[in-house]
Amino acid sequence: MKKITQQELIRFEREIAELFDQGHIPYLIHLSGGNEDELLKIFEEVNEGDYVFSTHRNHYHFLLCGGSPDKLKKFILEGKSMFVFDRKLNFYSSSIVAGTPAIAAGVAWALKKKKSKNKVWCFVGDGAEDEGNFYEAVAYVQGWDLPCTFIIEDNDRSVSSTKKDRRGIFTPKWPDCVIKYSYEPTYPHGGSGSGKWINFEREPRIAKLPQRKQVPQKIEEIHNSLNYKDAVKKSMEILSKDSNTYFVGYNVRYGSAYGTLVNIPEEQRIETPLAENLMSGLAMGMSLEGFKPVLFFERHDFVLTAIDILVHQLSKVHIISEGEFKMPVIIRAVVGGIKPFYAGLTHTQDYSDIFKRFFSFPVYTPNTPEEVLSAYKTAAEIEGPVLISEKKSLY
Ligand SMILES: Cc1ncc(C[n+]2csc(CCOP(=O)(O)OP(=O)(O)O)c2C)c(N)n1
Repeated sequence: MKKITQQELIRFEREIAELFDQGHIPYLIHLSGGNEDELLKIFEEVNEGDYVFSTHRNHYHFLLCGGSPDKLKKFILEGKSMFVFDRKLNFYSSSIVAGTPAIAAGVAWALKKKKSKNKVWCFVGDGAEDEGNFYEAVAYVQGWDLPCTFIIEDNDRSVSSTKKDRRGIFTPKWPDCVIKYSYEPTYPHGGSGSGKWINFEREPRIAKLPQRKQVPQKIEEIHNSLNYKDAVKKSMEILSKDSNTYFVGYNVRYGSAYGTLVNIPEEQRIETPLAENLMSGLAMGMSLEGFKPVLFFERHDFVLTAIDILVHQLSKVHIISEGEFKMPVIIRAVVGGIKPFYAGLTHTQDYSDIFKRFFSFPVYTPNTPEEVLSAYKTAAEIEGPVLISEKKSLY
């Protein structure tokens, strides 16, 4: 990997700041600066093939990964300062604070499974330390000794508030998989800091979410004598024939997902912590390494806890990375029923209509055993995420 020098890093950001001041960049930018020494040292450990997960402040990380300065400049001028992706470099960024640690954990799980010599580096700001999503991923990586290091880049600033402003005197103590360094930032949170009033020379290009992809379920002539639950069970057995398929979630091993996974080999069932953001990120990260995760939510209601990562990452990554990163995750979300007992308002909602509006990927709502079989058949064939709403009342 071509090495970039401290001076080249500083010069790059200075040029971007000048372009911003001259009105060439009508977009939000977050400049790196002040942490050159620390980053040069950390990147000595980063090897070709390793994954680097970055943030809204990603310019230095990208350049230090061997990313082309010309490509990065083009990205920034097009309004993608916060959306820098490169599949060849395994470089993934997120403009959502603490949006990546769970995905990083998933990739690390996959690399360990494959006995790869590569590892994952996940950079976050001190703002992410406040987020539960960060904690979930750190605990998992540490607990399973996954090849992933989290790096907290502490500039004692989240936009403009200090750590003390935000969390009083509490200082989290992180385990070995986390390193943390402090630095004095060169630039303000956003923009160049010149204080100049900028007249942008052009209108920004406004990105729009595309219409939800309509991939109709193939309703084929399926000769079926199964009931609804057995159709789910059968679908899982068909999916599991591909040994790259993993069933991910909680209660997939011992509760066997309401008995629908009883015939699935135990090694294909990955019991996760009770942490919906993490388990979604695990599935997403696994899919980046070629695994085929089936992510299980035992109630629709609990998908809401993971909605951040599902909306901001799973549903958008193929769009904002311009097709470089795809995450073919099949989500099973079961709408709670009233039998064998009624668990109340928080456990029995059907959010399918809302999910259809939230997600850019298909949401199937099978009502018959035949529709179940065809929904999972279609899901296995298409190259992208799908959510399938099962109904417990029909089991
Ligand atoms: C989940 C989420 N909440 C809020 C924001 C708005 N926001 C963007 S950057 C930022 C501050 C992040 O601070 P830190 O993580 O310390 O990184 P730094 O900007 O200092 O590098 C905030 C609050 C966001 N992008 N995502």
